[in-house]
Amino acid sequence: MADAAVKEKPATAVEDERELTDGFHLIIDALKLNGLTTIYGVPGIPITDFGRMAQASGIRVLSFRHEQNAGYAASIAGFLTKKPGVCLTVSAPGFLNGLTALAHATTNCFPMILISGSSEREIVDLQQGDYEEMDQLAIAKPLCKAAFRVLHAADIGIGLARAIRAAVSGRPGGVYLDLPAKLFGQVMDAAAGQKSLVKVIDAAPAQIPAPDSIKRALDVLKSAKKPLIILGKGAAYAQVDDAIRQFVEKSGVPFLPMSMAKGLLPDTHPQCAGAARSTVLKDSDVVMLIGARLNWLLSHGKGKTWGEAPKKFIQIDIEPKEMDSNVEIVAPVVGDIGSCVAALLHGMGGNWPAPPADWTGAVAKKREENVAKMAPRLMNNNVPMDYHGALGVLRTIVKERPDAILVNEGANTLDLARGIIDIYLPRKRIDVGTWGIMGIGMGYAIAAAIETGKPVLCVEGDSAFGFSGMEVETICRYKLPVCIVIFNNDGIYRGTDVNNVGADPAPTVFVKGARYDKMMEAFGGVGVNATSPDELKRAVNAAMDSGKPTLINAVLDPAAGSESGRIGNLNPQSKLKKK
Ligand SMILES: Cc1ncc(C[n+]2csc(CCOP(=O)(O)OP(=O)(O)O)c2C)c(N)n1
Ligand SMILES: [Mg+2]
Repeated sequence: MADAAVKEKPATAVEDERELTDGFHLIIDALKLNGLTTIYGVPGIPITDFGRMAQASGIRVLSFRHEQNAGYAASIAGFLTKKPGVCLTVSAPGFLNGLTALAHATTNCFPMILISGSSEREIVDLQQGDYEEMDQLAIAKPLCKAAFRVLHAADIGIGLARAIRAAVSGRPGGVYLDLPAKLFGQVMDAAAGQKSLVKVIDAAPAQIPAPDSIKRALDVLKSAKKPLIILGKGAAYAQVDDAIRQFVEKSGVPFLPMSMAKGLLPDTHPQCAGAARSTVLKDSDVVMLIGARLNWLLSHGKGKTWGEAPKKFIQIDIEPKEMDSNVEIVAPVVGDIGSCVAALLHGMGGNWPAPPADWTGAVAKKREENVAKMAPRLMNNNVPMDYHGALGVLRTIVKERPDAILVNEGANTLDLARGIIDIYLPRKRIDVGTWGIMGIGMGYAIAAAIETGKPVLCVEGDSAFGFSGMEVETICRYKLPVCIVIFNNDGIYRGTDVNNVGADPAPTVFVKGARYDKMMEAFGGVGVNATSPDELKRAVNAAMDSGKPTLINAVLDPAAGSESGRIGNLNPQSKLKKK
């Protein structure tokens, strides 16, 4: 058959075909050359065939139900692997759906590349109403770290190289790569095409801190009476886990992990001050931030949370502009976390003095008191369940399965799980991040399973789950070892609000007694309705043992939960009295 077809063509045309390549293949070759072998996306014009060809070439192409979830998957793939996660979308609406995740990646400093097909430039620029017309490059630019468009097949190699470098070098972030429909079909000489590809060398070069800055930081740390180290997700991203552990242990300083830095050192480590957070923030005199920013999550480094005692801040960050962003940084250390921590360790020498024992003793005492106070609540077997009873179960399961990755979103479901579930290994907790957004759940779960091959446990508020819930089909389709536990309290924060003036339900409540487990059964996954901590425990253990896609509807008391979880104080209040 194939021979006959070739014979019908003039010899010169066959010759030409053999020597030509096209945009489709060059993009695929460029991605593979740079080790980008997983794509998260949603097919459609003009990228459907590209997805098929990428899959045929050995790239893993994961097809989602909505681009935002594919984008979140790509963003967390970037965090977990230090390589840009790739999201592929169609033009205009598909692009916009992915853009939220790209902005999220940039805000969270995750390397990601959003590749979107786009419509005819000539028509878009004259606003003549093309299919899915939109000036995507212009729209993406303010929302990401860098944005590029490739118009010629010969520039694909350079275009992707620029995108990779922009995503992972310095402070990582999101990059937009605009690929107009016409580009895919463009042909060029195959040998020239191959030559035009770029294998990016040392995409995220080490940034060595100035020796003076290291000495200054160590001097300030040594002078402290009540030092504290705060580990941020930048420290987790760096993948220099041993060096960080060594540094923290050698310093003897209590450490506080931000939520995605939990597990860099186990939450049960004797220096961990997680359970004494308010004490250490208030009473410390020197605070060393490692890959953590003084944004809203740390009350901007000032105000009531930080108490009256004067503070000195040491900050380690790859981004020089981060320094003094909220308060004065007396010892800025600018460089990549690995180089900075190595230099600090070296500079400490062999006989670094332990911090004053009255400080470390006071922190340990506070921590033990708080842990002891919490313990009985975590063992309650109430029906309907409350957060503590349900989380007590999950806490034990994670302790027994420290290798599993925990995905967590919601309000109360997030805030309480963050405090209660101890994490033992680095990068095992991924959550709402810098923006505190809902919707990351299923995208994160899928990417975590794909990128790490480890089992995933998702602890989701019922509202939070709704933002990405349709991706349970994706989880079932790819047969991923994901166990979703929905903390179903019938609503946002609580399920008890009432509307006293009309027939519509209150804005924060959902259908009472909803059975999310049935959603999973619809796609061939395992669904369980769990009404007690014992049932929950059995169901989660079974799911983790089997590795089968599972959704457990954990029935919580609708009255459990408080407004906005732990951040109710951020709700604006009128000076007028409530009527
Ligand atoms: C994208 C986005 N939209 C809306 C919000 C506002 N919001 C914060 S928490 C939350 C849901 C909280 O309810 P649930 O997930 O059920 O957790 P619960 O407090 O009930 O445990 C919402 C909608 C948000 N953070 N992000
Ligand atoms: Mg809820």
